[in-house]
Amino acid sequence: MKILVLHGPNLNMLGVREPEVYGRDTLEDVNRSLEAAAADRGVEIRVRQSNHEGVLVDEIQQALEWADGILINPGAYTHTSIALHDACVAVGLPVVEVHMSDIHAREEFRHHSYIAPVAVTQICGLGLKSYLLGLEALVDHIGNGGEG
Ligand code: CA2
Repeated sequence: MKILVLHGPNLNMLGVREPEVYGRDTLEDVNRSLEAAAADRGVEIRVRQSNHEGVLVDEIQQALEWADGILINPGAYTHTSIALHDACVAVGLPVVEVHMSDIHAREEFRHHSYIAPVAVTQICGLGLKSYLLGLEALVDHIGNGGEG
């Protein structure tokens, strides 16, 4: 099983600023933990981060060539991007949306997600654990042939 892990804008800053919101784990910490969790399950992951919406769209489209699913933290594009929504629909791969912070307990403009309606599930507010639970949910979903 192969999974694309996609990090959106500013997530390269994790652990560097705003630790009270996003915790102290760096993006490298997140990626290392995901690599270990994926290896435990015999899953191959490819990790990408971009600050550019079009690059994220390209990554989602290219995933159709090789991936079985997408684990995505779309960052602020969660709340703005019809393009990312459309890309997810276009490829038809299972998508799990994750967030470090609890977007529903923050500013009103973070409450809406354009990705959630096209995602298997959304996991937020658990920091690094959001990613790990998201990976588990995605792997189980794919392993169950798209059920659950
Ligand atoms: O909680 C999340 O994972 C978010 O996707 C993070 C995005 C935010 O726009 C979403 O509403 C929720 C922002 C990522 C910015 O990350 C930073 C990390 C450290 C310092 C500054 C920004």
